[in-house]
Amino acid sequence: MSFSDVVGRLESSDSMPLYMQLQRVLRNAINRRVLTQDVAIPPERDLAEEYAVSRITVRKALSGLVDEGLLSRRRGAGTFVTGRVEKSFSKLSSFSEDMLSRGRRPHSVWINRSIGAVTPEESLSLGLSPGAAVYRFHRIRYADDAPMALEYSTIPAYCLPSLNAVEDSLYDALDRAGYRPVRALQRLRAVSFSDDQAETLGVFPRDAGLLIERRGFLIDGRAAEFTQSYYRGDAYDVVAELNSAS
Ligand code: 16G
Repeated sequence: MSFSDVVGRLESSDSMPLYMQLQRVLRNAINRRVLTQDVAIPPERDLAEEYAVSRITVRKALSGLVDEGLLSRRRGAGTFVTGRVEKSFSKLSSFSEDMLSRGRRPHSVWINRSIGAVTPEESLSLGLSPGAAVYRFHRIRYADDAPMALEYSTIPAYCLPSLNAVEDSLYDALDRAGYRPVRALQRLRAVSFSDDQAETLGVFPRDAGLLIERRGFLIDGRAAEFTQSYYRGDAYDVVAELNSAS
């Protein structure tokens, strides 16, 4: 089967410029997950032949999709689907819920889990007394087989029955224990990945990332979570719905 059999063809009756038609075909295929993350787009020459358009048209179409963040060019390797995820900045959802709602399979690799006493910084972030017990969960978060984020969570010990209560989802464990946060404060910062972080996430050292810090609270105002999530900058769009201030 050829690429256009799978992805779709151009409509001969369409009056839209050819490069935009080609973009529409590719965008639809990405949105329908016919083309998924890390799939290689055929070389310009092959696409031009297959869609009976010029190489300039193909180049223009692909460049536009690279600018939109749907495709990325890797030096010496070609053009690939980035599989970006839209991350809402206004929903108190979990990583697992975010991925499942997009038809992706969430899973994690544990870096470390431990119990200890709050650090001075955590004590201030979480409003806990010095010496209070906390659980720490450090994980690499995956969507299907693609690493998406590094996550470091600190949870007051009163929120979970044990260190091993967390399986695939931290929020499921907090929910089961009756301590899932109902309100959160978030801070977003641009970061550039260290060599180690980049290697874990399969990106280049110093590539751009997003650090989202979330402080989650219970209905009675007590803290339930302090998490630092390092998301891949090439994989996420942060979106928020805003309403007029009046
Ligand atoms: C998200 C949350 C994080 C939370 C995690 C739980 C953001 C910015 N962060 O990554 O605070 O701890 O989900 O996910 O959304 P889980 O229930 O799948 O373990």
